[in-house]
Amino acid sequence: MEAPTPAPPSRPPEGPPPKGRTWEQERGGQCASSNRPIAGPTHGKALPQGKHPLQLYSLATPNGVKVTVMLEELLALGESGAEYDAWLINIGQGEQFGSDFVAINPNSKIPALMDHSTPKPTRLFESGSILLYLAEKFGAFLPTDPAKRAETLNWLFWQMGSAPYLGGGFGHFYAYAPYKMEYPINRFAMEVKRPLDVLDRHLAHNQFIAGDDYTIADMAIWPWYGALINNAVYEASEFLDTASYKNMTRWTKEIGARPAVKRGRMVNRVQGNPESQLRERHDASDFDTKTQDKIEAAGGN
Ligand SMILES: N[C@@H](CCC(=O)N[C@@H](CS)C(=O)NCC(=O)O)C(=O)O
Repeated sequence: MEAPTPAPPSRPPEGPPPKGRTWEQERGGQCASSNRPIAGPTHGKALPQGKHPLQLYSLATPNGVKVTVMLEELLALGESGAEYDAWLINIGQGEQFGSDFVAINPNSKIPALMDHSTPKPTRLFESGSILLYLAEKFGAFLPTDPAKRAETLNWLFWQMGSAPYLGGGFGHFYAYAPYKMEYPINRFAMEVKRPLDVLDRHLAHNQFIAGDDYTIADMAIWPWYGALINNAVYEASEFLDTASYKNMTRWTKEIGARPAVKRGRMVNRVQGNPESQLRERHDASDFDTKTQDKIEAAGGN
C-alpha cells in the first residue's frame, strides 16, 4: 500500500511580515534542510585527494556541470595539466557542511575546486570564479582581444546574476515548494522568460554567446538555460513555452553535441539513466565503459 501523502504545511497568515524570522527546521519541502540561517561545518569530515593537481568536489547540477564541461574541454584541447579527480558531494545528505568542504567553500555550495599545482594550494568556489580561473590558467576559452574578453565576461556575470532567479526563484516555487503559490511562480516565470528572450534575440546574430568564439560564457549559460530548453530541469518546458525560442534551441543543440560537453555532463551525475552517470572521475579512461552511443541507445537522459 502506498504511504499517504503528508499534509502540506499551512500557509502563513496574510498581513504584514513579522519583525523577525526564526529558523523553522521542520518546515518541509525539497531543499529545506540546506535553508538555514547559520554557516560553518555541521560535522568533521576529511575530503579524499587523488593523484591529479586539480581536485573537484561537486555534483552534476547545472552549476557543477559548468566546471566539468570546462575541464573536459581543456583536456580535449590537449591541456594535460587539466587532468582532474572529481569527487561526489551529496548535497541531499548534507556533505557540503562537512569540515573540509567548508574550508574550501565557506558558503557550503558545490562546485568547489582545489588547485594543488600552485606553491600554496589554491581554493576555488563559485562556478563563475572557477571558470575564469581555469580560463586564465590555461589561456583558453576567454578571448585575449579586450573587446571580446569584455563581452565574454559580460555574459558570464549576467549568468551568475540571473541563476538565483532561475533556480532559487522559479525552480524552487514551481517544482520544489511544499505548496504552490501563484504569485511567486508567475513572478519568477517572467524572470526566466525575459532572459530566455534576451538570449534568443542575441543568438539570432551570434553563433556563440560571446560572438564567433565558444567561451566560458557558453559553458556557464548552457547548463541552466539549455537545460530549460531540453526540459532537463523542473519539467517546465511547456509552461515556459521554450519551443518558441528558436535561436536558443539551435544553440542548445549545437553546444550539447560537443563531445566534451557530453562527457562533462556525466561526471558526478547521480540521476537519470545509469549509463549516463560517472559518479567519480579519476582518469580519462573512466568514460570508456560509458560511450555516448550506449547512452543514446538507452534513451538519452
Ligand atoms: N553561485 C554559486 C551557486 C552554487 C549552488 O547554488 N550550488 C548548489 C547546487 S547547484 C548547492 O550546492 N546547494 C547546496 C545547498 O544549498 O546546501 C555557484 O555558481 O557556484
